[in-house]
Amino acid sequence: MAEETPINSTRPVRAAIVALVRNSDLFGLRLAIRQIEDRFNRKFQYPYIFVNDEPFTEEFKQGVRDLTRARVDFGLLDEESWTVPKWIDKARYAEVKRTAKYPHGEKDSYRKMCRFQSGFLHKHPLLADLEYYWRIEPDVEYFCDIDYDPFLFMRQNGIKYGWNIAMTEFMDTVATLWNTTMAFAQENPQMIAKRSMRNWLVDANGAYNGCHFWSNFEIVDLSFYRSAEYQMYFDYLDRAGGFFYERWGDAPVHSIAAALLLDASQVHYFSDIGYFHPSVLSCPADARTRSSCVCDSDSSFVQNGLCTVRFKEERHHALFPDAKHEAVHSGLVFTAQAHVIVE
Ligand SMILES: Nc1nc2c(ncn2[C@@H]2O[C@H](COP(=O)(O)OP(=O)(O)O)[C@@H](O)[C@H]2O)c(=O)[nH]1
Ligand SMILES: *[C@@H]1O[C@H](CO)[C@@H](O)[C@H](O)[C@H]1NC(C)=O
Ligand SMILES: [Mg+2]
Repeated sequence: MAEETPINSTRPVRAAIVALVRNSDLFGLRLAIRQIEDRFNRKFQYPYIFVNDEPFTEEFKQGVRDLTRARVDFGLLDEESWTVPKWIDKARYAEVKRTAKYPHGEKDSYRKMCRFQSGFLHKHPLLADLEYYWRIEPDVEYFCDIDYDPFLFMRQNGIKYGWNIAMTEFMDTVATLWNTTMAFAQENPQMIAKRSMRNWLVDANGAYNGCHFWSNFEIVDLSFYRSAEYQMYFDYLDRAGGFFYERWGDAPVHSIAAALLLDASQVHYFSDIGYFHPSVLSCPADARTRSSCVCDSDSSFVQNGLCTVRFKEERHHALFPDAKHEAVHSGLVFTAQAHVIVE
């Protein structure tokens, strides 16, 4: 049975498709898995790992397993990874929840979720053997066949962080994230990459511009999150309390870390992957000519959005500081189809 397949029996990379989800997410998650299977994983059979702060029901497990022949593991979170830490001032936090004007501002669970995805998901025991993960969420959609292995592509090109949607943030949720980050950078200057993407994050006045990758899609070389640098950065943020006094998201935290701690060449835009997370569509520019895509590039504003365009420019500047205006040549290695396992 597929469920008994060891994690690295036939696949070239030790990787899995991973999500934190609730039992109530079953329907939306099935929608996502159906498309991941049809567009990609039917050929590759990467395992799935789902984790939850409450035990998964039998109905949930069956409902997921019914959709795939790949191995599926279900895990529970430990207490440390899903909590309001003891150094958080209860009265101050209660006042924040009472007065916050941004989405999910009144919620404990959403903040615990963001803290967990920032600092603990990659440390869950079920992920211990993985080199890479691909994050999914309930209700996401995939519109084009993915006929190469993005994990292998990342390994072959030395990429540590792959993203698909870049957006600006509700600034009230991250009001002091940037100055806290700058304080960390001042204390640990050796941790900032020489060719970092720092300029992608700041406006003309040097303030955080809110740009971040949507972490509901992220393909990550987990050595990045497991690095001493990332761990120290997360711990610094956690101590500062902004996951609770504000509502720091795992998306800006991951993005700022990737932009400052990684070399610009290690961050990759998967613009070829047609993707939707409510309410944003990212449809490849060549979707009309690619027979397998079922999305409309003309409705995909995000691919021409400020944070996306500036990413391309700033990445190019970081890698080729002397270049004038030549076309961007990525030099990426592509071995589509090279590792298709089963049909
Ligand atoms: N187990 C669990 N998962 C949660 C909880 N809150 C959010 N999630 C998961 O965290 C991810 C992000 O939550 P979502 O509601 O999609 O947030 P959004 O994408 O920012 O609107 C999804 O995979 C959710 O299923 C929670 O309280 N418990
Ligand atoms: C960041 O700014 C806030 C508000 O301006 C201030 O209270 C806080 O001390 C600053 N934090 C750091 C680490 O500089
Ligand atoms: Mg979501």
